[in-house]
Order: sequence, then C-alpha cells, then structure tokens
Amino acid sequence: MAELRRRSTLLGAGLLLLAVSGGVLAMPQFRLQAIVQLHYDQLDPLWEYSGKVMSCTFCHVNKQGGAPWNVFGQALKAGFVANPRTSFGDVLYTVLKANGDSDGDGYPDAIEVFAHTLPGDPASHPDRPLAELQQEFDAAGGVAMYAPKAKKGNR
Ligand SMILES: [Ca+2]
Repeated sequence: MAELRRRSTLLGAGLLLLAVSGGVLAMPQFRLQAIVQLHYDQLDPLWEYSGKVMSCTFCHVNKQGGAPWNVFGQALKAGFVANPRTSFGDVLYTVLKANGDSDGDGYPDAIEVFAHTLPGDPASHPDRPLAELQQEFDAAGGVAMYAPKAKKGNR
C-alpha cells in the first residue's frame, strides 16, 4: 500500500514536471521544424527540451525571439511575401539553395547551417576556410540534405 502511494506520488510529480517543462520550454513551430529539417536534432536526443540546439538568434535579433528578424530571418520572410501559399520548409530550402550570404561574412547561409554558426549574424561564422568546408558540405550531400521531407517522420 505504501509502495503504491509512493509510486502514484512519483507519477504525479513526473507529470507535473512534464507539464511545466512542456509549457515553459515549448518552442515555436517554425523553430521545431527548422531544427529537424536542418538536422540539428541529431546534436541532442533531448533537443525538444533544449533551448541550446538552435538559438532564437538563428533568425531573430533578440535572444527571446519575436520582432525584429536578423538578415537571414528577413530573407525567409521575403520568401513568404514572394510566395504566400508556400510552406515554411520550402521557403527555408529555397533561401539555402540560392546560396546567398545573408550576413555578408563570407560564408554562404547553407555553409553556416552546416557549420552550426548563425547565418544572420556576421559576428558568428566558421573559423575554418570556406573551401575546406564547402568540400565537406558537398561530400555530405550538399544543400539537398536540407530539402523538406515529403512526409513527416519519413526518415
Ligand atoms: Ca554568412
């Protein structure tokens, strides 16, 4: 009986913890999608509960997200404006495929994604030569790695 009570208390505490963490750390839809599409989920098995896998400053100016967007975030927004019926995944892929360098730091956006630096912040860039990274990126599959999945959970 005491064991049962102990177990139900533990279960209750566990559920409460889950509810609290789910509420506090819930990530906006686009960020969740970008993390999976750009393979950042492979960095941490608990990525859904970690704010560190992809920071808000990937696309936003402020650490808390919201307006305004940085130059990379603005490129994504422009993609939506140009084609309002498109999906976020397609916009993200289109911007990366264009091989632009949103922040002008000398490293194209897709290469920064690959190197896990911020494509919208010139102060954040890979510390290795572009040619070397480009070769590694191409060998890994190039920008096609970041194509949106046809079906959710297909991999
Ligand atoms: Ca860049």
